[in-house]
Amino acid sequence: MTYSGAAIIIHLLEKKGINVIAGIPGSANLPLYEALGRSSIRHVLARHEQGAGFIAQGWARSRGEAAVCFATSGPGATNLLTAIADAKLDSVPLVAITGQVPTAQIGTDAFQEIDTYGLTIPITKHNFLVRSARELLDVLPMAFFLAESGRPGPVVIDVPKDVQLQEIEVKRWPAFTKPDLRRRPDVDVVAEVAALLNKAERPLLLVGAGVVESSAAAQIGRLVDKANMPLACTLRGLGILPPSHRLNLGMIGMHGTPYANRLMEEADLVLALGVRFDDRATGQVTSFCRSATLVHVDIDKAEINKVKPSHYSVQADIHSFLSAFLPLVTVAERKAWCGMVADLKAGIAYPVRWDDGVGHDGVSHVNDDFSRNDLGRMDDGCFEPISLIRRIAAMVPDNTLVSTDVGQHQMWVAQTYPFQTVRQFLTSGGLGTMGFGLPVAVGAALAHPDKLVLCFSGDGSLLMNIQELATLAETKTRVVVLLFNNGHLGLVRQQQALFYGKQYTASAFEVRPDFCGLATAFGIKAVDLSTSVDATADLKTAFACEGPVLVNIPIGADALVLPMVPPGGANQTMIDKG
Ligand SMILES: Cc1ncc(C[n+]2csc(CCOP(=O)(O)OP(=O)(O)O)c2C)c(N)n1
Repeated sequence: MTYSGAAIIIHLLEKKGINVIAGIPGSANLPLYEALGRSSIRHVLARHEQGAGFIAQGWARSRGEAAVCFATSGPGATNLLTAIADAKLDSVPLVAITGQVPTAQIGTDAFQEIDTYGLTIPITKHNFLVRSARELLDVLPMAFFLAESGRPGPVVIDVPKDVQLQEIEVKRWPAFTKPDLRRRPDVDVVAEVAALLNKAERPLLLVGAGVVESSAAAQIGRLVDKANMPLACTLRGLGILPPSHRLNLGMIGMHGTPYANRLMEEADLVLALGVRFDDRATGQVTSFCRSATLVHVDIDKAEINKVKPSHYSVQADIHSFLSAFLPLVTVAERKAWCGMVADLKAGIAYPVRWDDGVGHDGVSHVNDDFSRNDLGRMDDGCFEPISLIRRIAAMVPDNTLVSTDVGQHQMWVAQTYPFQTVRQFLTSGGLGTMGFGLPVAVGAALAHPDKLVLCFSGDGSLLMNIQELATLAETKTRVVVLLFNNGHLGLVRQQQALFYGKQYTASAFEVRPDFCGLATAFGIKAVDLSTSVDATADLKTAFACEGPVLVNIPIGADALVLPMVPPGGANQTMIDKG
């Protein structure tokens, strides 16, 4: 039987089990859309290709499997670039299929021609420019294999229009081989590292996205309990261990917990698993973890000794490493070390204190001096962010998914929200992309129709992909956008306040849109906490809604994310609350 290139792509996507694709059609990918229209795959029409890329990311990040987006050539492809780059930095398996001008026109500056292949070389794990319909039979399975195997990442398949239209005879369809995510470690080094841990007095675990990607969170919990070693995590590692665990120190780095940053310095052995020593996590890298023996385990060889030289290193996925490592670890009490952890955690009760039994999640906060039924509204009508986030978390089911944009609101959520599991917190870590939150929430909601999705956003970030409110309205998914509206690019203003002599250039919005009016215009319910009489009741109603809601929440322009390490400074130079 003969198939067009476009029909081959769609058939293979169906075979791979893809059932939702976000994208936007255009001249160069219309054959693909024609084939898509005949398939069982649901198409979600984004309103900007960046939105389509992030909708796919929401699916991929929350499910841990590759997701697909479509864009046409030229501006369609360039609009996708930010979402692809974001996926690269956070190791997200994204397969972006772009239309291209016909092969004969490539290199002629044809209408809507751009070198998608060339543009995406540095921001993909791999990319293809397909030259014939037959190639697609190899390229499609290979693209998914590459996106999902080893360290996941984005793959671009650029398909000229004539290739989409080319008819070929297909006698046998290729199989999609399930990628082997495992890479077994060198057992001798594992034994050496176990011996180091068994005699260490103050060992500490540092965990990141590699633990999530290799599905090793349960093993991490066992290691923490068996060895009595505290755990600190990176932004992407939140949720690996519940925050109420006595040995969970929370996040390290610029806006991490003071005790995580401090204990990194006290440790005599640091086991760094699936982390890449991002500068927001390490602070000044030469001062980071100075006195400990450092063991680095990562599936990606390129990460070993890239930023932080390690004393021992293992190239392996974290699950395989721990399978070999855990049986060699001896049970130890480490009373003195655990006592020091407990004392420090008890002594430094901000940004959040997790252990005093308040609320269903055991969360309390030192600034908790507001009326319990008004969510932290202060005299000026603004809400205290940390208290508010904590209250919100207590009002929604434990399995609620949470996306954020980028800014102060993102860091407050990272500091405060009691993430119980991996893949619950969807945030742009590496690229730090404003505009991420809303489309990612849509993708996550499509992937989890049974769950509530919260999108914490800022008034700067939300505007960057505000058009996706239309996509949200169309999908009718259970997304609640919680807009932390401070009239500013808050995190920029914070840096200006602390490090640029209060020279507030270009961080205040002279025009403040009526976000509730905007939501309504897009067909989405809106709740305004600035005029609400009973904020708790209004939020409860929002969370109980079947469809999407936007909640406008006034936040003071001078509220700060603290503690904070000055950019480029050592983590020990953290600016505290006082
Ligand atoms: C696309 C993009 N442009 C610029 C930045 C730089 N930046 C980081 S945080 C921030 C301010 C974010 O403001 P808002 O979304 O209102 O959140 P807030 O900090 O006020 O909570 C800016 C401009 C970025 N991260 N991403």
